[in-house]
Amino acid sequence: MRTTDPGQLFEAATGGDRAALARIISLVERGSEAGAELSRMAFSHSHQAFTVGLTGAPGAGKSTLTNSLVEVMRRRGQEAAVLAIDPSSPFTGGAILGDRVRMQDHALDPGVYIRSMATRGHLGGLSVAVPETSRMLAAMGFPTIFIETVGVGQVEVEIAEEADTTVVVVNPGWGDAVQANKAGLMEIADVFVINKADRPGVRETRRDLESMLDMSEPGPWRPPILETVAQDGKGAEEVIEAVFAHHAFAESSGLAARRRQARLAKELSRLAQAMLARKVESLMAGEEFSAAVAEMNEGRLDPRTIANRLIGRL
Ligand SMILES: Nc1nc2c(ncn2[C@@H]2O[C@H](COP(=O)(O)OP(=O)(O)OP(=O)(O)O)[C@@H](O)[C@H]2O)c(=O)[nH]1
Ligand SMILES: [Mg+2]
Repeated sequence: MRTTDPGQLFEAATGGDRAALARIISLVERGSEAGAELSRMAFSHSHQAFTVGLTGAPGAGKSTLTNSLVEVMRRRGQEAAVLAIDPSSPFTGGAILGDRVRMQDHALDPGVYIRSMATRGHLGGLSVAVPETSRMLAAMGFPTIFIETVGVGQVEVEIAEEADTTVVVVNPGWGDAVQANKAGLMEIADVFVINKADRPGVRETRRDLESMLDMSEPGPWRPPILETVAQDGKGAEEVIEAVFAHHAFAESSGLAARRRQARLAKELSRLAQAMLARKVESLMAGEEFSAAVAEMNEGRLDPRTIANRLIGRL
């Protein structure tokens, strides 16, 4: 399918054409006009997907774990999509051979869609591109979407936080849980996973996590702490169980609905701010702007008066 017509692309992708879906996501990712139109189409679809954020320090095993979670989903006859936000992720094909071989298994599986994401000039950046892409995958019928982000940096942490259920991945060893806490991952976790449980220090890490949970405000949901050896798929079943248990809790307690609403509000605010910033930039490139600067320079008008006048015109 070589068309660039958004309507035709959308139709092809909903019919199962993966090349069309890949094109669509590239358009959305780039924030192009066609991408915006496609996002509107996806929004008007009523399909909703369950989004699972996975975050943690670089190299914690997020991709390997996601890989084994997808395997569990497939064994259960469920379809799943993966969005890997980290550019260094094995999903991009740039890394470890073992992961690539494993992902090739999934690559032949029509029930799995894996995509790495980077945003090049998208209006509002990742924080708008990710929800738009998630909705696209939901519109294509994927009931569950795993979103992997490195738990470093505010935007990445926010993206993980805005999933329906957030899994924080830590490793055994002294201080790892404390590091996660410092990175702001403690508050956003719905489920903790101690991955690389084949290594020493699991008990200490669990104790650290437990004591940090004890110190935090007790809520109706206490995040469970699970152990995995992601490479061997060990513990992956239990992680899926915990993730869906949290999902059920969130749906029945009203938490899911509250999160969805907060997420939409944030997305709208970011998008509006980005649009406004873009307009201001184009104003600043205009003649009127340079004339205004000249007026300020001569002391005839102050910046506030001029800014008000310019903004008023937007
Ligand atoms: N020993 C051991 N190694 C593991 C386990 N899970 C993953 N690894 C290894 O840890 C390394 C990093 O795994 P990734 O899955 O790429 O980690 P990641 O968190 O996705 O990394 P980034 O996306 O780069 O932040 C790889 O060499 C994996 O093979 C595990 O349970 N035990
Ligand atoms: Mg990764």
